[in-house]
Amino acid sequence: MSSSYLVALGSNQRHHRLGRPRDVVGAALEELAALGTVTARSRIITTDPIGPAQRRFANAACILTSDYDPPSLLAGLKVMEREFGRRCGQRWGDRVLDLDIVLWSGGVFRAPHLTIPHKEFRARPFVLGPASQIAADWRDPVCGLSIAQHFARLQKAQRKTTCKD
Ligand code: A4P
Ligand code: MG
Repeated sequence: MSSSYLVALGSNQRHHRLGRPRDVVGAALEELAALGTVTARSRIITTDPIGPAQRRFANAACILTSDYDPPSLLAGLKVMEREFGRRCGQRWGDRVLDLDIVLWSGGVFRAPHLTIPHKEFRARPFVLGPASQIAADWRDPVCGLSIAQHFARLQKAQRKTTCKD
């Protein structure tokens, strides 16, 4: 039985052949067809780094329909990251390609090396922005809020922080 996955993509390092991060993300969106069917894709946006990363990112999101279960899909995404030249490095650091499973149609999933929903997605504008273009009404199975609601909350919180500064 196939499942639907919301996958977030990020890159902030050039690829020797593909070029700029936005071209890496574009190529990865094509390549994801190897793991299922990409039924929707967001625009590719440029974002300021959050955390220790140094360079700006290209970010996007897509919906992937796949016969893989979550651990098998994660394994496939990790192979793809390596094929795109990602090396093990600092958590949240610079990377050629990052592929995260944000949500899936099966609700909450917990295993030693995989948690769905992705633990950080509610605080990530670079995930919620692209995701709200293609999956605005998908719901967080933990709290019931939709992607659009999470994104609106985050934008409101960020405006408050900016005003205080
Ligand atoms: N893992 C557990 N759950 C998941 C999941 N749902 N999807 C495990 C994918 N992986 C999951 O993740 C490390 C390990 O988490 C995996 O091996 C897997 O077993 P990773 O994606 O390889 O490492 P990471 O990306 O450094 O960590 P994480 O927690 O995914 O961080 P984020 O949220 O991806 O943040 N700023 C901008 N503007 N744009 C970005 O894309 N990305 C990051 C990384 C920081 N700042 C950024 C961006
Ligand atoms: Mg990640």
